[in-house]
Amino acid sequence: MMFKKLLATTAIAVAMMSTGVVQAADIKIGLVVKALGIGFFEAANEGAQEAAKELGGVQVIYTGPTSTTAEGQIEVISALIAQKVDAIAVSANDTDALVPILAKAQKRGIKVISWDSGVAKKGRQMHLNPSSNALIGEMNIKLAADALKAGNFASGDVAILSATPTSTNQNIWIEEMKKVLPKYSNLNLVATVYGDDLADKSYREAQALLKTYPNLKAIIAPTTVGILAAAQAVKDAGKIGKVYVTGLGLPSELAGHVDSGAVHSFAIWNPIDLGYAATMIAYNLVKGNGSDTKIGMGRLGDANLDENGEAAMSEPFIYDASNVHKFADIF
Ligand code: RAM
Repeated sequence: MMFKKLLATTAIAVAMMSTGVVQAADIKIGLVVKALGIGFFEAANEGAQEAAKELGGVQVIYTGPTSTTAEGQIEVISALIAQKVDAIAVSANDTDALVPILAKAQKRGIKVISWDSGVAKKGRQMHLNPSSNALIGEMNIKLAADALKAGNFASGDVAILSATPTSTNQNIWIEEMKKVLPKYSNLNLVATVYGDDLADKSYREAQALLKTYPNLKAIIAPTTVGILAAAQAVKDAGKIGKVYVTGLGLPSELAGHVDSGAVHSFAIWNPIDLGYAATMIAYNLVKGNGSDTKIGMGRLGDANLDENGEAAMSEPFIYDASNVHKFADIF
């Protein structure tokens, strides 16, 4: 009798614990970003924390190196393995360099996905692209063409300011841009340079482009760090209206540059949703939910996986003077 009573009390105590305010995390997910201090990834973390809260019993550990290197990511991934996380979701600084450490994680039973910037197939179970890569590539070129139109330039030189030279996502997008460029005969691509998703290096690379190419009409930066630095460089050089900056950026970071005219328009998907979706997928893998072709992304529906184990979240959105301030408060 006494024993039964004890059991009942324990059951109540356990039940209370699981509904209590201080909840022990049953599942730990490491969210590894290219580098700390980048607004885009901070927004993604916001979404990841939202997913953790919605699921309950989930802890998201937001982490990354201080600069955008594969070596730095290998270190933080090693630490996550030592902490015995259940899943790792990484936006990679290098397609191949992370494969050995991620293979080690998988051998220990940790579920691994890449999101935003992918790792090679051997290093992960699936990859979540923010959107179709072809669509992102074409959109960047179209935005450059729109910028030339806004400046009343019939034609002109354009340059790409990217993140790191090993960044999977930017490299694929640049490839896609080059595929559609022949359709835009008024755009003459003169250079592709790399700011490594560091504000100061991106700024200097943009300055160098302005100096080297006097007929430059647009800088396409498919990186939130690069586009912001390039807009600042154009402004500081007194080239507003002469050179337009476009690419992928955050409304919160670019609203002022749209106002000044350094940026006519730019694009991005919802980075909060991207972090949310990556976390939901990581959780579902840990729980054994989903299949080789479909896995849930919570309020965003299902991710449909292709034969490469890749899925696309949604479509990018274009921002300009008509809507940038409305979204600047969100991300
Ligand atoms: C930067 C990063 C990220 C990319 C965005 C658009 O924040 O390079 O990987 O997706 O830009």
